Amino acid sequence: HPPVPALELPPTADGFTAQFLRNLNFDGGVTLADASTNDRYLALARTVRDYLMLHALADQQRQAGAQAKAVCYLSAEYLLGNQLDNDLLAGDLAGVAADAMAACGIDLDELRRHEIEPGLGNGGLGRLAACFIDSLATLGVPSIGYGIRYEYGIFRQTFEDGQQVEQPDAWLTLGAPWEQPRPEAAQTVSFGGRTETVDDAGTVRSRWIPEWNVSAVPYDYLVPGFRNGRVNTLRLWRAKATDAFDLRIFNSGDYEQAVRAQTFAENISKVLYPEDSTPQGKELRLQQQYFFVAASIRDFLGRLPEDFDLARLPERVIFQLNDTHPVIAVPELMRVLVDEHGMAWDEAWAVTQQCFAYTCHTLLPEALEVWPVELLGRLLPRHLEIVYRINEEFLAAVRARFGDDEMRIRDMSIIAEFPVRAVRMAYLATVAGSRVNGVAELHSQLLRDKVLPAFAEFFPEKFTNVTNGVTPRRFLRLANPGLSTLITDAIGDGWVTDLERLHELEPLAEDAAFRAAFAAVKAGNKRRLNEVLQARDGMRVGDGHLVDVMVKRLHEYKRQLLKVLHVVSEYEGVVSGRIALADLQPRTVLFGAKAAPGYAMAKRIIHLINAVGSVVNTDPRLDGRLQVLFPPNYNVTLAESVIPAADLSEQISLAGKEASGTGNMKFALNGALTIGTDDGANVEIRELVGDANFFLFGMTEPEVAEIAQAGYHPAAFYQEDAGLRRAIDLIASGAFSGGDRSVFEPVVSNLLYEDRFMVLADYSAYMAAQQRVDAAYADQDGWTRAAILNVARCGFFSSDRSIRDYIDRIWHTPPTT
Ligand code: 26V
Repeated sequence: HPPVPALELPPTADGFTAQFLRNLNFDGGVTLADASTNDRYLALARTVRDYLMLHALADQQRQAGAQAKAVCYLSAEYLLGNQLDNDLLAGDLAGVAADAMAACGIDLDELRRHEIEPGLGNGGLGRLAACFIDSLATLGVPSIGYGIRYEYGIFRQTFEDGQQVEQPDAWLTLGAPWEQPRPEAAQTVSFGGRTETVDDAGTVRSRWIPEWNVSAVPYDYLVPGFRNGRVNTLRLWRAKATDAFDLRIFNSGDYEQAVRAQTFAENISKVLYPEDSTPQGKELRLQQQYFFVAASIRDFLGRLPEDFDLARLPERVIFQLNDTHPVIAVPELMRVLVDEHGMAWDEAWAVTQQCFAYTCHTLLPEALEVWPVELLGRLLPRHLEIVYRINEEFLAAVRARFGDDEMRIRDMSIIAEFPVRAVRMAYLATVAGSRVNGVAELHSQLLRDKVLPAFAEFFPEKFTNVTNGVTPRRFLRLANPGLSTLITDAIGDGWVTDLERLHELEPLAEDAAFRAAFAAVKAGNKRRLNEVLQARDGMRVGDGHLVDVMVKRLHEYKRQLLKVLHVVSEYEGVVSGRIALADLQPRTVLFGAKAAPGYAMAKRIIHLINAVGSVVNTDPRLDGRLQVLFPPNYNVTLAESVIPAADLSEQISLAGKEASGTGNMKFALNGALTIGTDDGANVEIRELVGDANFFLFGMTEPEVAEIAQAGYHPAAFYQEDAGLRRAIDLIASGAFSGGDRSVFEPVVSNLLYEDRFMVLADYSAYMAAQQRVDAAYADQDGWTRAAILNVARCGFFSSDRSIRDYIDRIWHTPPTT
């Protein structure tokens, strides 16, 4: 009989308090009187985790012995955001926690503010993974998230003289109360060495003689479903030196060498690569990728019964590849099946093909990962052999269907020959997986037509779409308590797990009292944002201002420069007298963006935004009616304050470049109107909310393709548009750089002579759309009506719906009870 748990369910304030004090005393080693904020935070977090653990244990009991098929989500990134509020909400613990803290004389909000978010991702892809594990748990899908426990997450951004400076994100230093190390479940992961062939009773087999290995230690995070008693696991791997490590590499038992070797091993999970979209082909990154997928596959196989017939593996698991980062899992599973379990190649290939599916998250050709054969052969020689064989058989099948069309063969080969011989990971994933999906309708179409057309022709049945989504728990229920209460008062609280019910709000757009209440919530959210910005950065949004927000990674294709040109044009208009100050709609333009540390142009654009801000914000001729705020270090936590306060959401990428976007969904769900191009999921947002409630502008993807084909000449737009010319000339004149014309010269000349993402071509359409915004905002009541309709019609963008689509179209893993 199991021991009676010390904690009782349902939780009570007394029980919670007692457990909190136990954690404070015995885990933290302090009395309540002596406890620091950090001590109290850690004890609170532990207590919350203890309650979730009760659910997790019960859940494990229920699921034990069940033979359900599981999803293993393989992702190099999870951009989790704060855990405390999320777990209080999911476990329905907020009330007792508040009472318990009050009983102890502790300010719960202070502990909330003390949390440091785990920033184990770069942007959209990592945040999507975090939303998906939330939805998987809420829907009750058997699943495990696998990833890397980076010791340093995405860098902390600071500005010095307006320029980005990166600081290390030492998120673990004050303790990590949400995680549980499981050293007994460590896996060994090998690297390097060579292969040799052996004669195995007449069949020639290859086997791998690795040269060195590291230990992968799992750290588990509880992933609670929303009040359903389900608790899934996010298992993140940390690299540790093995005892035997290095003795062979570094040829002596020399102590210093051995210690250095330890550092070498532990480097593998040291830091998240902060580049998104321009893979650098770094050896350490390939080590990270193989490290986590090899450990994860072994871990999952270890959960199957001892005598399990691996031919039936597809009945038990689907490995979802979050972009190409985990694609080395394909040859790894082949190696495990063939080399370690003696399965015949053809059978192993049939199993492998059913066990993987691949999600592509980009359209930029430079973002598609390729690994030089030289590097792969050095680090993972057996895997390279396996990839060659997969390619050989695949190309034989292509020849069988299309004949010896060498152009086509070169086009479709998993191995590129130029500029160096290299493995194209997206091709490998497409050949190996049972399904390939894009992340919005337009993206999936372009994937078929432009990125992988030869593969779509060869495997038409593999290609599908799953439009992204966001979790309504974090991004509506938690981030926007005012709106949540308003919605729940109107239609009940079922929307939290059934977001399409927001449709029931539609008639209320015509209800004046509801509109007034909705507008009051938005005003309250702006005040709340001001408290956060004031404390964090000494900034504030102007009273009565339209809050115009562009938050996302800094990338030329996303076109922060287009937004800057709008601001500069408005500024120039007032200063030159062409726009009367009284006619200027008061606006605060808020940017948030990190640039990859090696991306020089992105960093110059950050500098330009800050420079424009410091001139515009202080020029008395503008009288504060136009403000540019750029709080540093935009992250999930700041997003949760910014998004609910926004009036206008900037989604202005060049059509055909943004795969989906997910920020766009969060804004619309929180009642911001979108100004956007016909790109990514903007297309679907506009279809759902209606043209009258969306500010569409700019070229369509086919128009972009056409002018690219004909030869794009940005300078022609500069010549023909006087407003554009004045804005660019003002930047070029040094007006934002203390008269120094050289500072932003590279930005200006890039716009005039290259402008890869056609900022100048869309400038006039964007300016016209912003005029429509100003006119619409002048009618506050009409604006609020449109905002309500955005909320009411965006239930489709719940990540719960995305997960259901994955289940129906790709995984075939029904929820269990
Ligand atoms: C790529 C790389 C390349 C190597 C260095 C490290 C690294 C890290 C991340 C990435 C992924 C970039 C792709 C990405 O984040 N795509 C975004 O995915 C979102 C979720 O599907 C989608 O909403 C965005 O439109 C898309 O840009």
